[in-house]
Amino acid sequence: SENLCKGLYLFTTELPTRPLLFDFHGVSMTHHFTDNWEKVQSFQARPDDILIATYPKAGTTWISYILDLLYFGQSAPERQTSLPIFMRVPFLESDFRVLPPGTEVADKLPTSPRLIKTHLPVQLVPKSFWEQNCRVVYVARNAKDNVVSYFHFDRMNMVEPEPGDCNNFLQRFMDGKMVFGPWYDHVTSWWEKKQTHSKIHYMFYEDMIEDMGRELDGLCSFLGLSPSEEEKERVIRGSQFDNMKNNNMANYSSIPVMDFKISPFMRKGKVGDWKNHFTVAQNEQFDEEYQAKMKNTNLQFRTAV
Ligand code: PPS
Repeated sequence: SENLCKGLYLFTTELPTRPLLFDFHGVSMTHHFTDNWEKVQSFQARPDDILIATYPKAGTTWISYILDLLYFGQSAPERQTSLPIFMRVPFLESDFRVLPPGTEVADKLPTSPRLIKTHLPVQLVPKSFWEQNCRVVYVARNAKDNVVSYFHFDRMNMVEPEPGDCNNFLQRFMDGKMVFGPWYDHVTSWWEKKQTHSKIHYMFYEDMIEDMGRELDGLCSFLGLSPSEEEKERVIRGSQFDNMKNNNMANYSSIPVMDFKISPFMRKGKVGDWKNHFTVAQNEQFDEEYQAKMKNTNLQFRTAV
């Protein structure tokens, strides 16, 4: 974490420029996620690694925090007060220069299991995760809330491409021209992968909002964990939106490339905020395109709970 502090200091003195999108193996990307590609592709997973896979803004930090609390909340309580979540759960493909690349942080993780975050679409995940038959926890969020959250994130995060206005952003989302590619392909390809890879636990943000106790039970049974009622209570309480928002180790407040005056990382944490953003016309167009793009899948989302 000393390195981390040095890195953050550099960030405060050098203003980052917003990166451009380009096509990378058929997926829109920025250089922050391709600069270290050789090391990402050849990353050596271990059999007990847990891969946390999500489309950006689907609830990555929430599930990361839950898993970290489940595994290390009791055995290593100092982690909770000394290490920001992005150092506990490295972001595999990230290479923000001033922070060590995700692969390096992962290689140096002393924990077992290692919790590793990725936003990669399923076809770009390093093959060793499949060879080692690692567990994967995938979280998906309905497209409308996902795009709204992504829009506010790109407004405030200077290492994301310039978002433009809301309408433009929505069009780009529908066209799949987002960092990490189309939402539609991401959620459906991971869903299909689950049919052949039994070690994928596919979760929904909306279900977590509706009943965290139930979702935690499902997660624990997938992981083969049997925490006491008291431990489960502690995990649920610690990972509640307001508690994470006020927790400097979970809320990204130590990252200066994010301007919380524009929008905080822990913004609303709700299902249905899209209703405050979509116009009637936008909603109709979105629904129409959604139906066409999702016609070949049985994957269903809820846009309200
Ligand atoms: S990232 O940058 O991709 O890692 O972002 P990610 O963590 O996937 O998504 C951020 C959104 O998740 C919300 N969030 C939560 N919601 C409910 N409960 C908890 N504990 C929680 N933690 C994070 C966060 O507020 C972002 O959603 P929006 O809709 O923008 O508020």
